[in-house]
Amino acid sequence: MKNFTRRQFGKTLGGAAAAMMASTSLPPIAFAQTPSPQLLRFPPKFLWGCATAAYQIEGAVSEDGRKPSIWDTFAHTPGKTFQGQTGDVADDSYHLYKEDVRLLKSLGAGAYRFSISWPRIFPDGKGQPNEKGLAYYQRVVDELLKNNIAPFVTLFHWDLPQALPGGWQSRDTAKAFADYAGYVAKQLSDRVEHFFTMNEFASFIDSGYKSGEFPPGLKLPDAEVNQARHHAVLAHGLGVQAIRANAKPGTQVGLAENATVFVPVIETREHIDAARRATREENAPFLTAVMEGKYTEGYLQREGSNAPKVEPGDMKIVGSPLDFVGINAYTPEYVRAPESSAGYVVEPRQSSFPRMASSWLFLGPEVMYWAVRNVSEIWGPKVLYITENGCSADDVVTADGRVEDTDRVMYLRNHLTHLHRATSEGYPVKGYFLWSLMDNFEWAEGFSKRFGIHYVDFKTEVRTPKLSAGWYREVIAKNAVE
Ligand code: GBH
Repeated sequence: MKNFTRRQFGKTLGGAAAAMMASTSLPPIAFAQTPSPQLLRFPPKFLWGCATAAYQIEGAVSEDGRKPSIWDTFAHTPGKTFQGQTGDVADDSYHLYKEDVRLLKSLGAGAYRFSISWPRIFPDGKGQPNEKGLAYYQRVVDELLKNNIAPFVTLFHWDLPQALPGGWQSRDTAKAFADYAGYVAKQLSDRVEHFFTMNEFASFIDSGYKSGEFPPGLKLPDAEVNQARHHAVLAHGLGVQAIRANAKPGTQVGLAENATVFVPVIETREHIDAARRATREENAPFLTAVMEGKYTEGYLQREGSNAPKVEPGDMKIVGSPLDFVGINAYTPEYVRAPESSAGYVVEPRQSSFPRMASSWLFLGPEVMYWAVRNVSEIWGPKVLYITENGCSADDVVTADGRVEDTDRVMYLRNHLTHLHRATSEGYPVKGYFLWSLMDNFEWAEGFSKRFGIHYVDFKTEVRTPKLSAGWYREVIAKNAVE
C-alpha cells in the first residue's frame, strides 16, 4: 500500500514521458496512447454504477398484492412530507424499469444498486410470500443481465411492512427480516451475486424513533432508541446468516451504511489518529458493532443504564463476517486531536460552510478518501464499495429542454478525485454507485430535492439526461476522471 502518492505517480509518468520525448522520436500516436498524467485513472475492472431505492422510484404501491409500508402510512399522514407528497407513483419504475435499464446501458454502467420492497414480497411482513411481487424483481434482474449490468440488491431500504407490530421496537422484526432475506436470497441468488442487508441504520432508526422525521415518527427516550438500534443490527446479522444459509455458494453479502466520516483537520499523525478514534466511537451502535461484534466500552459507558439489552449470543450474530462493506458517503465531519488526551474533538461548522441544495449536504469531497481509509485502517475489510454518493441541485430545464447541472458535475468531479486518491494508495475500494440514476421521491422532502443525473418530469415520467449524465458517461468510458 501507499508506495506512491498520487502526485509522485503523476510526476513519474510526466518525467518518463519527458525523457522519452528527449531521447527518441516516437510517432505522435505512441504518445497519444500513453496515459496523460492529468488523467486520474481508476484500477482495471473498477465497477461504475448508479443507485436507487424501491419506495423512491417504483410507485405502483397497491399493485400485484403489495400492501403498505410504514413510508406509505407516513407520507399519507398530513404534515409529514413536503406538500404531503407520497411515493404512490414516484418514477413509475414498476412499469418503466426497461427504460431505466436503458438509461444505465447508455451510461455504460456495469452495475445497478436497487432495493427490494419487503411488502411486495411479504405483504404482511411475514407468512406467505407473494409470487407476483417477486416476479417483478425477476424481470428487473433479467433485464439487467441481458444488458450486462450486475444487479446489486439492497434488501431493506426503509420500507418496513406496516403490518409488523411495533416495527423496529420489536425484536420479532429482526427475525422476520431474516426470513424475508433468506427467502429472497434463495429465489434470486442464481442470478444476483451481491446482496446488502440494510441501508443506513441511523436513517431508519434515529430519524424514525429519535427525531421522528421519518416513520414511524416517534421521539422515544434514549433507552428505547438504543433498543431499536440493537434490533436493527441484530436483524442485519440474522439476515447475513439467512442469506448464507439459502443463497448459492459464493454469494457476496454486505451492508450499505452511512457511517459518519471523519476528516482530520490537518494530515498529521495526531489528527489522523483522532479521526480513527472518532470513527470507532461515533459509529459505535452501528458499523463498529457490526465490524467488531461488540459495543465499545465508550458507548456502553456513555449510555449507562440506557444501553441496549443484549441477549446471550446476540453480538456474535451482529458481528457475522461480511464479504464487503458499502459506505454511503455524502458529507464529512472535521475532527482534531485535543491538546492533551487520546480523545478527539469534532469541529463545529461555520455558517459559511458551502452546501448543496439539501440543507444537510455540506460540501466536503475529502469524505470519499477518508470514508475508505478510516474504515480500511480500523477494520481492514477485504472489499469496500461506495454504495452512494451524489447531490441535490436546483436543476433548471432550459427553453430547449437541457439541464446544465454544472454544480453537480463540480460535486462529482471533486468527489471522484478524492476517491481516486484512495484507489491510487491501494485501498481495496472496488466500485462506486452514484446516487441517483434519476430524480425520485426524496423521502420527507418529497420531490422538492432532485438527486438524479437524469431529470424526471413527474407529470409525464419522461427522463432526460442532465449534463452530469454525459459527464459520468465519459468517466465510465475512460475509467478515469479528468
Ligand atoms: C441517503 O441518505 C439515502 O440512502 C437515500 O435514500 C437518499 O435519497 C439519499 O441519501 C439522499 O438523501 O435530519 O435534516 O439531517 C443520506 C443520509 C440521512 C441525510 C437522513 C438526511 C435526514 C435529514 N440522510 N437525513 S436531517
